[in-house]
Amino acid sequence: MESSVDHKGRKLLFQRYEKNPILAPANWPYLANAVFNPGAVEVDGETLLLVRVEDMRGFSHLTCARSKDGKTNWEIDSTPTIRSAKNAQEGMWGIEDPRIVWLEERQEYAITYVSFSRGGPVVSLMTTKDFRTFIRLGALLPPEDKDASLFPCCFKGRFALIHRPIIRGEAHIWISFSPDLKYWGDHRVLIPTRPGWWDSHKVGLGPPPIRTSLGWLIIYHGVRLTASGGVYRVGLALLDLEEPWKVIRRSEEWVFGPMENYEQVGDVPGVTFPSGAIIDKKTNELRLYYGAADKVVGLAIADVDELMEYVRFCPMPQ
Ligand code: BMA
Repeated sequence: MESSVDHKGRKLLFQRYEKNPILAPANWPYLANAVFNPGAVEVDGETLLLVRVEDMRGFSHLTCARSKDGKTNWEIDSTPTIRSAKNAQEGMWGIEDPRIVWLEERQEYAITYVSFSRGGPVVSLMTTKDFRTFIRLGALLPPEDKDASLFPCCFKGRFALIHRPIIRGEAHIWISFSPDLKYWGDHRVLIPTRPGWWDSHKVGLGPPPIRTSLGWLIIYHGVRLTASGGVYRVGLALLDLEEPWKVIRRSEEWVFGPMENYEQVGDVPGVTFPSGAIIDKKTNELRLYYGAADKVVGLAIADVDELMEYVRFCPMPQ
């Protein structure tokens, strides 16, 4: 089936870019097994992707790829941009899946990413002003934790973090707050898994929350376990603008999922894993960057008005 329409021939909310995948190991300036799950941000009028690159030992690092139109002619740093810290607590087996926001309060970019080491995956934070030098602020919360992003602003003086700890084997999306990016509290479950549904096994934040007039737009992945592993699909939610721990809408259906060959065949089949989004104000389009089958980077594009119209009519979760 064509991946631009559903089984009834209706146009899908997210249209795949016709030249997908936009980045693959063969494009990389040095040997890589996989390039996927990128953070995305606009810097000096260019799209910057901070791509997770898995080397031939199976360890990941992060490398910048820049493009003027966010689709073509990627200029990729010739060596790893950010390697993992060489210590046992954080990142001894690599760093993965960055999310990037411009932090209004601090006038710098915050990159949250997963550090992999003996204690399990943890969410770590680094900051940068230029994507050339980086300050590492260390792990934020205990393992096991993944899929984290800060909000770009503070709420009544507190930073807010969306993340996905695994507690008693349950993998829900949580929100936590901090006055200083160091001490975290006021933890609450934000978006739980839904037993029996397409997002029954795990949920995790995709790109950082996006401010809209209707609320914070959340694009998240949901996993269902099948006989041949997990299927990673994508859903939407809206959070209250002032009180972001309140979920005001949540899509019942997934809005994006594996269909194309490069999403079905790779190191992990059946995975679409969005991790970066950029809104193009000129075209009113949202460009969603996602890892496909843990192997390559895909791009899917949605019209922002159509997206908001869809999420506006999603039910209020019970
Ligand atoms: C998640 C993360 C992602 C990965 C996905 C599918 O748990 O580790 O990095 O893309 O699984 O394998």
